[in-house]
Amino acid sequence: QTIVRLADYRPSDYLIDRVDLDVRLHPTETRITATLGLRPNPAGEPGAPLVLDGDELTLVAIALDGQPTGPGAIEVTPRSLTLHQPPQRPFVLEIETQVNPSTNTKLMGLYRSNGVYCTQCEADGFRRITYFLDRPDVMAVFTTRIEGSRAAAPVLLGNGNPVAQGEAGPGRHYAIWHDPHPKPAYLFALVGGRLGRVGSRFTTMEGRDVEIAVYVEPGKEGRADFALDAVARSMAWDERTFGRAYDLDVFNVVAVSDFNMGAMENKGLNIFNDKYVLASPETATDADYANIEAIIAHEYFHNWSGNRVTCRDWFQLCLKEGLTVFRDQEFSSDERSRPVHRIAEVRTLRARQFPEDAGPLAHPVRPQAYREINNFYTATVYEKGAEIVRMLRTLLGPETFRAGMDRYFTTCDGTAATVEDFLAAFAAESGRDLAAFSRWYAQAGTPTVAVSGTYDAAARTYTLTFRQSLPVVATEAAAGAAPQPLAIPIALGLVAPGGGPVAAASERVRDGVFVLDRAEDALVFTGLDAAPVPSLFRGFSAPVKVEHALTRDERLTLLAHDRDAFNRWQAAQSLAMEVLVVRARANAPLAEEAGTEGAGLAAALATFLDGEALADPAFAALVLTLPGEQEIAQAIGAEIDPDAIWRARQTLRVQLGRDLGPRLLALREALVEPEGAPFSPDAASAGRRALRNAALDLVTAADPQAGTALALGQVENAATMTDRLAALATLSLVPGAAREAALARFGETYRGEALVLDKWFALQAMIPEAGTLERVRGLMHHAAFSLGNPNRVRSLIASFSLNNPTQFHRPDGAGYDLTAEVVLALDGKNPQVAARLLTAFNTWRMVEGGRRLHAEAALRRVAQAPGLSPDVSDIVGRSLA
Ligand code: B3K
Ligand code: ZN
Repeated sequence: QTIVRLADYRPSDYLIDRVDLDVRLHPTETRITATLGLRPNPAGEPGAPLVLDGDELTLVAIALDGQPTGPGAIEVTPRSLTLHQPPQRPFVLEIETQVNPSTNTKLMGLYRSNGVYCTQCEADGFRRITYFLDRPDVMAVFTTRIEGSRAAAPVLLGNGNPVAQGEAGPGRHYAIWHDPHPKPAYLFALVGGRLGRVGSRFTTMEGRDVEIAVYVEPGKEGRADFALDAVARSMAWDERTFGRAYDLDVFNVVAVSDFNMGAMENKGLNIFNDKYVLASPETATDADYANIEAIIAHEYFHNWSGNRVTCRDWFQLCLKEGLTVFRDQEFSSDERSRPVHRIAEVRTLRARQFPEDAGPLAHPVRPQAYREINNFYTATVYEKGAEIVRMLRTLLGPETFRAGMDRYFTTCDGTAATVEDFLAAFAAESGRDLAAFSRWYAQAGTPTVAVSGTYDAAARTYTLTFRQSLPVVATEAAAGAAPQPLAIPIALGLVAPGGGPVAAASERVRDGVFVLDRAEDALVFTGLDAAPVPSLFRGFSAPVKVEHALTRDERLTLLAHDRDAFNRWQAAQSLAMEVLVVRARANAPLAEEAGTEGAGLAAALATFLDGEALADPAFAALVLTLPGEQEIAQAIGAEIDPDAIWRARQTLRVQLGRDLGPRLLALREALVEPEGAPFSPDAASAGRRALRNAALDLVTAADPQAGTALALGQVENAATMTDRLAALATLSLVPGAAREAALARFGETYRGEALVLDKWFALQAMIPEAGTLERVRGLMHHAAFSLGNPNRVRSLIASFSLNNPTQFHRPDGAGYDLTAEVVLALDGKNPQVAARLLTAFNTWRMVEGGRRLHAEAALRRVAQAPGLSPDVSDIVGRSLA
């Protein structure tokens, strides 16, 4: 397997300006004729052979400028087609290939999902349709003629605008689509199938009348309205917030049930995992609604950040992904609640990206080398990439940031750009030197910022000292060079000990932001009559770990009084984390209370709930939610015992449930939706449901019997899937006949609803009990389960391996074995999903010795299996390195 390096980038020797595709759909023998308008690239090497990429293609015919190619002129291997002496002037290659969409289990290229023909081309799937220069810096204008059976594929969709359609012989028809915007092949898409449609119109700020449509499985049209509305809201938001308008006459979204990831931003034809389109109150939770809205927005926003401006090469992936995640986060924050959304973002970052950055798969946001690019669609590229863009806005301020974005879009429109191009736009707009900042893209690992504060009563000054330290991370490209200081924006403020802001100044704090851009620095505030409580990294202004020895009272002050909601939540999290880490480290037994610290936390939360739980239930639910097991493991750092972590967390849950019980029950009553109230998925309604269910969960932890009765009632009578599933999740943690009966009933009720059964699979796979392994093995034989469907694998297997730490890390190694077994069984079918599952082993070096040996043995078994895909072999190789 060869390594691709950023340092080796060279422009393509040839360019393709025009692509005419003629695709004749057939279940097993689809024929594709590609007519490519090529020319030598002035920036390439004159006279070089033309090497087109290919993958699992059958070559039927080839012609050069209308003539058959002579003997020896071309050479075909399984992965390439080479034309040895291409003309050194514009020329036309006509290539006919044949593919089998029905046996395409990798779900890359052209495949069938429930009988629907669809495509996935990013990162390198177009080469599975025809031979091509399959790299993002080769951009062409595509015209696609799609022909298929009228009965099996009444709907035929392509990129761009529809230009013609008609009969194509007995029982067949065709449609022609033309996309005027030059694009790389990874943005190509087509769809053919029997699909239901919902549609609406949107008039852009430029006056363009756009037809929007969402296509779903026939009969599910009623579940597509929310997604349809989210498209229109996304269009309006991007105009309002970034001045970006849509640029075609149609925008289509198609939902399919077999999809390797969430969705794909193909130009004018987004293809979605149906999990992120279909929603009804009876089948989707509030979290589903929020995800649908966010992913619809994300893919739509790619139209500018990704499609109009694309990536020069795959090392620049964060250029589109980090930026687009930032944009969808901002959209959700504007449409919902900004602080609540920020907390959710940080929770995912800490649970997913921080561990990735601390483990064997760590890589810079812009990697310098890869073996398999599909393994780099990571939390680091996406989520840390988004944090970098957010920091840039914090550094420059919103106006300059917006001006920089405008400059970037204008100067790079229609090009395949780099991170340097992006930063140059902001440097030009702000006049700032972004060199130290740009290291965020190059250096892997989560930085730590250690802070200490001292008050000098005589001088009436308060001094904050900051020291940044960066982990040395050895990556594929570099053997762990000494990291250089980063520019870290620290949003901060001072709070008076009794609450209220402190009017103290430091000229180095501008608009509430101090920039730490050397290894160590100090900040002096003058004119203070008492020691303040510092509120640092407000809104989580940088993706770092903060070491800051605040006292318990200082944290309580912040929880009660800080004007930054994120830091109020953070104060509660830190208080809890201290208790949890101490207990887990001490391997403390399961208990009914977590000492005086536990009681102190409960008392503080009681005050908090009394004061304002009803004013912002969504926020209150987050304050009540303890740090997750993965996050606690990161805080401990080494020799992890997942059982000790679970016991620590459970003990604190029991104590909170007991100490807050009456309050939580009262809140549940106060938040009941009035009988017959219409359902709304909006953030306020969802917040009320979240707090009710968080209360149920804690009450049940403390009093399983009373909780079970409540939860059973809720499972039976719930008006929404959110409430039904939350109650079932609570029940799933209480072993016994009531749980088993409720699970069985739920499975029976929803046996025809694959997406609902996925929730049921996931919930059972996450039960933190020794019996779960056998339960999961049993469910793998359930009629609705299939290794061939990525959603099923993610629900049942990935939930177990990635979201059930005590059982994945069973001391006997059986959790590792199950995961390794499924990875190997899956690898032959769908390497991308197999490789993703294998990343569950990411933290294996951090667990205690006995488990570590089992984990390593399982990884070695995977490594030694014959015929591994490049995807899995890359992950296993790096995990063991
Ligand atoms: N760009 C796609 C991801 C493609 C993954 C390829 N293995 C979805 C997105 O980020 O919007
Ligand atoms: Zn994306």
